[in-house]
Amino acid sequence: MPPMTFASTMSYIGVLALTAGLFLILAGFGVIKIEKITVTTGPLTWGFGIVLALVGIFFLLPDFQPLFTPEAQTDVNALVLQTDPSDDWISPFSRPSYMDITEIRIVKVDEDNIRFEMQVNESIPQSFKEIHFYGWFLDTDLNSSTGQQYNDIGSDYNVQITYFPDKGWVGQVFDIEKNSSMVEIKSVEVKDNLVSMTIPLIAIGSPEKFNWISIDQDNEPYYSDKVPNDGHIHTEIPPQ
Ligand SMILES: [Ca+2]
Ligand SMILES: [Ca+2]
Repeated sequence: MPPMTFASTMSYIGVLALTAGLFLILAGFGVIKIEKITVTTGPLTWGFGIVLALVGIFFLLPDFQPLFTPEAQTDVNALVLQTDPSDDWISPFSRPSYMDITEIRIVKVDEDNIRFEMQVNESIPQSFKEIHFYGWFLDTDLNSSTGQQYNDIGSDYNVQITYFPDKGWVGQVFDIEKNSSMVEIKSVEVKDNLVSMTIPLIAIGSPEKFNWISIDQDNEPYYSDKVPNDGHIHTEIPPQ
């Protein structure tokens, strides 16, 4: 919690007004009596006291504001928080906003697991007639000549959340070097404008660092959006 400060002039006036106000309220009701100061009891006195106290509270409000404003949450486990512009399509044809990537987070969940999250620009429909996917393409050996080529990386593991009309959303990790053999991941979540899943680090060869890009695609034979449009992002997984 942030410390309260009473240093500003406003706070000083506020404390004085509040103290004087409370004094007048109590004196006005005849609760306290101070011999050296003559205070008449009655509505005029306690009424003025209330006004003065309210003025004091008004001046003190900025000091109490931090108590009611939650502190920004910082996710210490987030390895990457990558934003992407809206309406930056790479497809010349298909441009539904639910394929427009706006933010990507990669989070180290614990020693053994990593979570991939993607935010898009509009709520994702519950169902489609065709295959759609949101994907992260990881160059885990940092060697662009191994794996599938995307931008300037060679992806060794393709992490995808794919919609199949007959199955719904399915999490998949493809090991490109092993003839694209596939591991299915159960922890897929697609809700509103967010897609995410947690995968065991071992499913992507337990790398300490990797280069990556993100791509998504709907029913068109073109990728819809890509992050970043050129080059790649480098991510390091800190030891536990
Ligand atoms: Ca975008
Ligand atoms: Ca590679």
